[in-house]
Amino acid sequence: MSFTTPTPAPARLNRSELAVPGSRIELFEKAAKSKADAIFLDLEDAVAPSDKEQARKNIIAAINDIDWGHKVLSVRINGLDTHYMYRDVVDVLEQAGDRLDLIMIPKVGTAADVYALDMMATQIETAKGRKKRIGFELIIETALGMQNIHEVAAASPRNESLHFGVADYAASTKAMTTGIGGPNPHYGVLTDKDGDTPRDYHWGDMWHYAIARMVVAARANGLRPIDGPFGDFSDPDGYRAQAARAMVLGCEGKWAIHPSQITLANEVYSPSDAEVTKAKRILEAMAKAQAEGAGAVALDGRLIDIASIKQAEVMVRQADVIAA
Ligand code: 1VU
Ligand code: GLV
Ligand code: MG
Repeated sequence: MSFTTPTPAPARLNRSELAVPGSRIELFEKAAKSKADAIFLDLEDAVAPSDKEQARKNIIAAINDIDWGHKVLSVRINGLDTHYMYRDVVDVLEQAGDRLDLIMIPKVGTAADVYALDMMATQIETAKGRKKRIGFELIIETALGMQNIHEVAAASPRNESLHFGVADYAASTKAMTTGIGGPNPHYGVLTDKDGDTPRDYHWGDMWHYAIARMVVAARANGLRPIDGPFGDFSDPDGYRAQAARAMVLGCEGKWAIHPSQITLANEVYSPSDAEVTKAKRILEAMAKAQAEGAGAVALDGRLIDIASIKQAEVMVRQADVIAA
């Protein structure tokens, strides 16, 4: 191991994160009663400019009045390039109670963006005597944010998670697609023109690099990497496949832009009984091996070694957190 050890963000279950527009108050109670692990009440892109002020008031009242149970509760503020942002931060942090856990910052581009928000939050918390420190969720959804992702991830001790905002990222990078998440038929590989073998066309995952890069930046700084929206809420199979790809790369959860996506995310991001049993068998086998002075042994005809302990612990720990 390096002598540098990342400090882990506070542990929170973040398998599913439901997006709820701040202008649609009729959705708030439904969201609070849902099975989502986390909720963000949105002031940004799901709210029309004419509704921004009222949405802010709705959200503050909802944070204070609704029983959100054990859910992680967040507010997505407007971007630093808008004149809405300062009032979002001031009003929400001054008027919403300690039930609020996080602020979600969209379109983060540089470490200085996070620094500025940290400064504002610190001043308001001190002035108002807020007891609970607000954490930050950062959406990586621009080319600038992706370029600076490592500095952004390290920019504040308030940082808890990085989120991949695929819709704005596609727009910012000028990707030729109009879907929100998932594959695109033009991103494929045609097998070689090789003798008599019929040619096959395989769709690839155009988001692989972005998600993998985000996972590295998040994990290197002790943060949770979270996959963002999948717009086609009538396609549960597509959602499941996208969620599973991100999960395998190291993400800890995915947004739900519709209630039907909550169960899908919770399922994908909960290790199965068979996976947990296997992980526990690895831990038992390695405990026995180490007691006998061995570092690497065989289990079911496959190599396991000290790295396998760490892999298995990730799975068992996640299962324990879900069961708690
Ligand atoms: O069965 P009921 O009538 O009681 O309830 C409906 C509906 O009210 C409810 N519902 C929700 N509840 C809580 N949170 C939600 N976000 C939510 N959405 C819907 O579920 C029941 C079924 O709803 P539906 O199928 O009739 O859906 P609607 O036509 O009402 O709404 C669909 C959209 C997609 C518009 C809605 O789900 C929504 O606004 N989702 C969130 C959008 C959002 O926040 N976007 C920003 C994040 S994504 C991003 O930034 C980049 C793309
Ligand atoms: C989320 O905000 C996105 O742009 O995908
Ligand atoms: Mg966005």
